[in-house]
Amino acid sequence: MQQHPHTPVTPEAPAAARAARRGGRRLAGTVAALAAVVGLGTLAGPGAQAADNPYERGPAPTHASIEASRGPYAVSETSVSSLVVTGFGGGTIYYPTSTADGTFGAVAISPGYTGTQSSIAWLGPRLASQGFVVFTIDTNTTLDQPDSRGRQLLAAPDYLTERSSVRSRVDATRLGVMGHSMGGGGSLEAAKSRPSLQAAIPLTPWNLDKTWPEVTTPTLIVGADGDSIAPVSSHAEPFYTSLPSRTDRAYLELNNATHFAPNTSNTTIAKYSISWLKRFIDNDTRYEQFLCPLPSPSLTIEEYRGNCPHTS
Ligand code: 9J3
Ligand code: ZN
Repeated sequence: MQQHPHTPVTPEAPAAARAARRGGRRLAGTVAALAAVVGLGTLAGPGAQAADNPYERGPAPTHASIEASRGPYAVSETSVSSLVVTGFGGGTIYYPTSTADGTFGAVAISPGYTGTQSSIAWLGPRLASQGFVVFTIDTNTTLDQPDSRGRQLLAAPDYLTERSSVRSRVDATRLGVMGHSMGGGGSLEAAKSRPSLQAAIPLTPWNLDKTWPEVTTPTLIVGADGDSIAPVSSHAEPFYTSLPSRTDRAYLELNNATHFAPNTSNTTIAKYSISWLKRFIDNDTRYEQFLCPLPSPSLTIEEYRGNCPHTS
């Protein structure tokens, strides 16, 4: 359900009306003005929908707009040295150049085992151009395990919102995490330990912990049918199945794809990641059409499971 800033006015109207009946032209005038305001709120046309969600950014989406290599926002980037941060290994922040649309939600993204930020760099401008601040990180060491990557996926947005040069552009209440392989396993760890995260997207995730009943953050798990490093049967699928059914969750299995599909530009990953982040970080129901009804199998989708979004 979307927010409706007008509706809190309504309950006050009857009391004002009783006061008006007790006399006083000025009060009667106030009631008329109040009724006009309430009426405007109630009768406003489709244009009012946008104003009802303060987190909505950018034009109404289409399949073409979320499949495109870039979205509507021009993107700038700034490098963060490992020497100026603690708790993770630095990275690159990609952000919409314009400040005209206010703040944006943000997502931190971890690479996998032995990988660096370059292995997930394509997601930086791809997601930022749709209206997010995106922080692709390096880990403290490339051998860090999923639990460590999970902690680093929390340290990075803390730096982003508290100390970074773009902190004023970020809405610190609207944060998400993504990651590849052990970074995907780390995304589950991060969501488990910080339920205030608004979205998590593990990509061909790897973790020794197979069960995630603690996760309440809306989570889209992306597996690959040809993954022999983190086989979906022992990673992505049990991770998805173990998420509580009351948690908004989905499982997207890429067709004819390997463990390394998330390491190069991938339109299916981008399309559903954008939709998930928009729907749950920005509460933007304009993107629900891409998640519900559930996508059908296709040349690029081996399987899709999940629920139509439960909540605002
Ligand atoms: O981050 C990953 O690619 C995890 C897959 C892996 O290398 O597991 C072996 C321990
Ligand atoms: Zn567990």
